Amino acid sequence: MHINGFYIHPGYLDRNTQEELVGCLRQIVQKAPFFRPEMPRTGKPFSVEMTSAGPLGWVSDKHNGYRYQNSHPVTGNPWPAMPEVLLSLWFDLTGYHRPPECCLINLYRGEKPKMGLHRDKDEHDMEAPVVSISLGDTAVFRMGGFNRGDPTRSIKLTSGDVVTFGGAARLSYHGIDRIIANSSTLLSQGGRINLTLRRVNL
Ligand code: MD3
Ligand code: FE
Repeated sequence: MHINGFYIHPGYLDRNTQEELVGCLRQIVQKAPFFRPEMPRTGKPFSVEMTSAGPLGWVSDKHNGYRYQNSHPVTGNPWPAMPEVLLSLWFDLTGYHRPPECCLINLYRGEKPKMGLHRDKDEHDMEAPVVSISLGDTAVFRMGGFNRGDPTRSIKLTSGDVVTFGGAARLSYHGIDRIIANSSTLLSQGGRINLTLRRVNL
């Protein structure tokens, strides 16, 4: 089975599973704390904080730019293991024959966190799907087309929603315009966490 296009699975994760995931994340973040990536060249800090689980993590800083690496940029330790529950979810939803190598964990909290319109193109395996899991406050997600100027549409992603991207949609422009504060009770400190599961290497 190969997915082509993007599919929203509203409320795919029930409250119990969301809480179970938050428990996993708490353990991950103890070993691999959130850090704030920087834009390549300018060094401008992201408004989103990040960390990862699995064999590879996505990082970015002023001097070395966007990349995947096998260790945390601050602690130097290997990334914590990918939770089993995420491996099952990946196989159930995508049927892709290889496991994800990176669970990127994005934290939207504090002053106006957002993610500008971009494409994910730091991966070598572009055939593999991407799975996105939303936890906590609702996000206003922007889905565009294959070119930056193409028309976009705004979609709300709420806690427990899972989105899969495959085939041509894998290279679409997308971003997060804003987070709707206090729209969920899942995270005790508020805000939103997005998990993206990705295959990096062929
Ligand atoms: C569409 N994250 O980490 S997830 C990212 O909610 C990222 O944190 C956003 O974009 C977030 O790169 C959006 C939805 C998403 C993820 C990957 C995609 C949409 C995508 C890959 C291709 C097309
Ligand atoms: Fe992205």
